[in-house]
Amino acid sequence: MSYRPPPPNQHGGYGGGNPQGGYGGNPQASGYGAGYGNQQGGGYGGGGGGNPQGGYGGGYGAPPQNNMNQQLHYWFRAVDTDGSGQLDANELQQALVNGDWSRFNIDTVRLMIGMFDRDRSGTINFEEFTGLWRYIEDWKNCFRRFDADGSGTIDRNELSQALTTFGFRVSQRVIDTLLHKYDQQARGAITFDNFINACVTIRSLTDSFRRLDEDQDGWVNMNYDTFLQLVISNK
Ligand SMILES: [Ca+2]
Ligand SMILES: [Ca+2]
Ligand SMILES: [Ca+2]
Repeated sequence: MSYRPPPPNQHGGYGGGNPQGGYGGNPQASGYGAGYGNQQGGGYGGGGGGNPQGGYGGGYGAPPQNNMNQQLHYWFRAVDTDGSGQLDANELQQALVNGDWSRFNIDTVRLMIGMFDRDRSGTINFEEFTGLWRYIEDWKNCFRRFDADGSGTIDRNELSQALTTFGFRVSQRVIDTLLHKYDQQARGAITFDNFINACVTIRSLTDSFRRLDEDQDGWVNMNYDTFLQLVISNK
């Protein structure tokens, strides 16, 4: 079983039938999930730059997965500039660029390391890297899909559309807050790395909230201590 595409993660039905509107349970969500899955199967394996296995033997008949794996090994070694066999946040940040060639926000890099660092070493080994790489590829497809005007960034309307499609029914005030936080260059839109960060943040906060929202009505009565736990655990 491989992994799940990153953003949707909607547990269909959460908030469905919720009189307050709350978050989630968007009818579009399922359609999105389907289309998204298709996209993924097709577009894979092309990927950046030159093909490292040049001359590896035409007609060898290696399944595509092997080629992909080899290519990933090649990329991994290229990113692992100190040759330690592990990628740290700085090495990854050097390797990850946005559509406008700006480097990834280091917070997004750390966020992704946290998600894929299965052995809790604080760094990414090759196996962990394959998961992380697929995750980024999926986000790229997702980003392209929601960058409706092809500007290379996600503006207010595009962000609102994306979150709605993922099943998060957030207010314009929340969109404004996200833009304020993630639009680092104050251009009214966010870059690829910050789009990932914003969506992952909304998702993990929603998950945390949902765990407290026992009757799933979009309301939680929490005390100070619980609030602190929620915020700290999401930092
Ligand atoms: Ca290294
Ligand atoms: Ca690790
Ligand atoms: Ca755009």
